[in-house]
Amino acid sequence: MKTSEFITRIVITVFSLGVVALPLALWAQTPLIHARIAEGGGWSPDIIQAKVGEPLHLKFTSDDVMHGFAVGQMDMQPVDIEPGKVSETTLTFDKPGIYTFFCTRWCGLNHWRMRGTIEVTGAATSLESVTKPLYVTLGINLDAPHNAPLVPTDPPSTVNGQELASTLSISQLTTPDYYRSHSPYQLFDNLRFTSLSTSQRWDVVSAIWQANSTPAGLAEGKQLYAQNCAACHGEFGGGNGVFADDLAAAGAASMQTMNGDMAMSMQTPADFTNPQRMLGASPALLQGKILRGGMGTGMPMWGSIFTHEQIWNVIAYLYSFQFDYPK
Ligand code: HEC
Ligand SMILES: [Cu+2]
Repeated sequence: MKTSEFITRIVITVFSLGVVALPLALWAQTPLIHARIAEGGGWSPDIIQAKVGEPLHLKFTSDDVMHGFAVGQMDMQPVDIEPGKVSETTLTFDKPGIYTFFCTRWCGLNHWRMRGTIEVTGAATSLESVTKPLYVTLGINLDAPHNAPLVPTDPPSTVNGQELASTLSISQLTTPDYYRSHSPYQLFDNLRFTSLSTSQRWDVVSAIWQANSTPAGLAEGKQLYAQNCAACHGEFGGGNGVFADDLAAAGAASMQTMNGDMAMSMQTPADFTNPQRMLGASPALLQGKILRGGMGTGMPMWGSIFTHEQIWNVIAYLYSFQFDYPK
């Protein structure tokens, strides 16, 4: 073998190695994120760094059961994460901030605790003003009891209410601002100056509540509810989802071990078919509870997961357990 040929061979070998090795090296640099049920440790790592405008490559695998990955407030397809397999996705963020990622599969009682954060640094390409949640602006105490002192004796009729409402001049009671800051009971009470009977007033309440929702919004609310809430609150809102009993019993124990020093007061999930509870709650109050979570009761916080619009749609859907909105 001539020296020149030998050198050429080395060059070619090194070159071809480089072609294969370089992407391999980059690929290996993308850390593999392990998913485990919350009791097994949840995500590791659970804090990921990223830069605005730079693609973030992520690789996942599961060490136990099927999980899913999605980032809150981001329009993305959840990524399935299967045991023994590697799945991947690439994300690009156009705003700095702390994003929450979460599991999208009901992998166990503490499924919703499978959350982590992506810290995105860099210059903002679009500026967004941070608005305070409505319950803060209104000064609502989320932990105060909010039961309606009076509830309908028969289920209100939305159709009947629509007809009655058209005969009244109550435009100040039908605005979106009014709806968000008042409970159905407060509206019922504000209608006492009309000539309507008690049951007719409830009918009008139902009609006005329905007028503040849209079919598309209710459909989205229903879907979000089925995916994220029904396992605890029950498909039909009765507070009796598949995890309800476990939450009260096993949940207390497992959550205590996970949060050692935190005193946990486990409760059964709220019953949205209960008229005292729902007719006494304004959308702003429900929004606060959903944003903040139950602080130790087992009710997760959803503020970093859903957009404000999605939360208003879920709230509109929660009221549909009280009213017979026409389809
Ligand atoms: C892991 C179980 C669990 C899941 C999942 C869950 N909740 Fe809850 N939720 C609870 C528990 C327990 C309570 C009662 C204790 C409390 O209010 O903190 C509650 C209370 C609430 C309340 C307060 C009601 C009131 O009148 O005080 C609202 C509103 C609510 N949940 C909405 C939701 C929505 C919307 C979702 C889905 C996006 C959801 N919850 C998912 C367990 C859950
Ligand atoms: Cu999971």
